[in-house]
Amino acid sequence: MTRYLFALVTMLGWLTACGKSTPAPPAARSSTLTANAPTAEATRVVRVKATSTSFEPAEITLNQGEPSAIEFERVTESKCMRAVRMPWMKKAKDLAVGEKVLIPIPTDKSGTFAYACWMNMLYGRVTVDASK
Ligand SMILES: [Cu+2]
Repeated sequence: MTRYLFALVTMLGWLTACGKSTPAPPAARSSTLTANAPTAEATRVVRVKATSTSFEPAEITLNQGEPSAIEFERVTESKCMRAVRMPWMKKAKDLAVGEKVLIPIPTDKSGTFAYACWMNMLYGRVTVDASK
């Protein structure tokens, strides 16, 4: 019984964490809070469309050390794309249809990182290139 409850609470926690991952409200981006921003303003923004069958483009490359972000736009009603998960950042963000969601991507470490729809069915990859 205790185990069952624990599992339930864990699952609820996971679901809640997912549901909470809405974009920051516009107020949080106001100039008065800029000094507290956790990451530098992205100088490189790559736009990725979340369609019913894929992320487009599915593969993107960023330069190591360049403040970067992906701007996701969900262009499908498909529930598949209702959120995007970025396991290496321990992050999930809700995607609303037709809304642009900016997600800063750390570029301090080079490598290739996979993100996915919330169900882990459709994938995209980010390569942080150290060659420059
Ligand atoms: Cu999916």
